[in-house]
Amino acid sequence: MCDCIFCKIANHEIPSTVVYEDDQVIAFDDLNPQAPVHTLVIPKKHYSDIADNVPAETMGAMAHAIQEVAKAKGLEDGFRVISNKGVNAGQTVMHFHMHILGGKNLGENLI
Ligand code: DGP
Repeated sequence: MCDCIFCKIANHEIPSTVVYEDDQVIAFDDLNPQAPVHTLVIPKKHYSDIADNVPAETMGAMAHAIQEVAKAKGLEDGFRVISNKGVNAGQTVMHFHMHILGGKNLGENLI
């Protein structure tokens, strides 16, 4: 049995605010939002991070989900996509995810 929190969200074993879902990916609002809109997109299958041999098809599904989240959240003025990989990037949940941040002017600085 998988002990990964994001696997449990993907399987609807623990609740989340789902923004978009299809057979490959699910997008849900971050528990600790860093912007007015802060949604995470994850593959339903477990990969530890973006460098964990994620198939191109899965990356395409992630890109499609990002576009659907942007539409659902009304982010026509822009948004930022970030994926943290490993300790130097501050990754805390070891299931590949992309952050979608928006809903305000985020400025130029990434950190
Ligand atoms: P990262 O630092 O890139 O690994 O970001 C992990 C994000 O996951 C962080 O912004 C908080 C979020 N998060 C952690 N646990 C949960 C959870 O149980 N539910 C939701 N919705 N988000 C979570």
